[in-house]
Amino acid sequence: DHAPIGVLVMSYGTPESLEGVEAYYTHIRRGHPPTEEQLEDLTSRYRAIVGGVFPLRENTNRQVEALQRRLDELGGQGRYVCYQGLKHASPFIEDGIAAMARDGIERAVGIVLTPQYSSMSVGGYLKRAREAAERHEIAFAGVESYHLHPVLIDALAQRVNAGLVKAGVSADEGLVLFSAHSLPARILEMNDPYQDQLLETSKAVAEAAGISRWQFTWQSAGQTGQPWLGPDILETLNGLAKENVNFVLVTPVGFVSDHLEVLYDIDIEAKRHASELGLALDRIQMLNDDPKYMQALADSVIGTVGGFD
Ligand code: FEC
Repeated sequence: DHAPIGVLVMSYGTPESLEGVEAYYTHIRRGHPPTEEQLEDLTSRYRAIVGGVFPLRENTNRQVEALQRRLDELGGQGRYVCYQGLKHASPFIEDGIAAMARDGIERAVGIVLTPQYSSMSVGGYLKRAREAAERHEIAFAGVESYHLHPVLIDALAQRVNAGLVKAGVSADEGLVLFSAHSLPARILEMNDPYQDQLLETSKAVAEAAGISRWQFTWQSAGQTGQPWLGPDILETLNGLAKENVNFVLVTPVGFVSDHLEVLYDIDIEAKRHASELGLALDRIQMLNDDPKYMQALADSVIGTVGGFD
């Protein structure tokens, strides 16, 4: 069967403009508009980041184009056709599936631009994609995670080593601080694999990079009145300053792109906090459209063909 296979490439989504922040934030909050203060807080974070106001949109576009090229090389022209589906912005996940239906696609693979699975992250994307595919009678198979793909681990390890070289620190002098987006702590009672997979990625990268001093920490927790997974990066930095660590290389392993949670939460907020503690803090370059990352994605997509519902 040589009919084209649709590939739904899913990512978080970002607003179109500063005027679009309110609608975006309302969507994240499942239809509940933010207060004026919450909206101002988020808008000011977007204003503060370097690399353009909403770099995630362009980064996602570039990733999807690069993945399409890699899939063309591996599967032949026309075998795989990529579509975008965003969680909180247009084109939404459902729009991507509808576009496939218009193009006559009968089978689709879904993949999310984050390597580890959680029922609250990737699980949510895949559920929406699967439901939309069912409505359009498209057979669907989802990639749940690729957090230990050897080429992904290799790409991250290279970036850790490059970050240490740039700082002039040897592999056993500096401390590598792996990080990921926190989630509500109740996921632990749900036997969710998120935390284990993040630690597995971190450990594999540490081994591949040949580093012995590393820790894992959470970042970007929400304020919902319920407990989120900790410790948060700011708290972790307090502890490291007391242990006389003087250089930290932050290595986000749950994010793949330059976007708000990296450019603000790490580059501005965590860096400012570290400097107040007398600690030097740097971060690895994000993967964005790194050919190795594209290879890991393409390989995961191709490996999932055959597992259609
Ligand atoms: O650059 C950008 O415009 C978008 C950056 C962005 C990424 C991202 C990734 C993840 N999130 C995850 C979970 C949650 C949960 C809540 C939540 C809230 C926000 C808000 C903004 C935001 N997230 Fe996000 N996230 C990004 C941006 N996120 C803005 C709202 C204001 C704030 O809290 O800062 C809480 C929702 C609620 O209130 O119920 C939970 C997870 C990821 C990583 C996986 C992925 O990429 O999907 C998990 C990028």
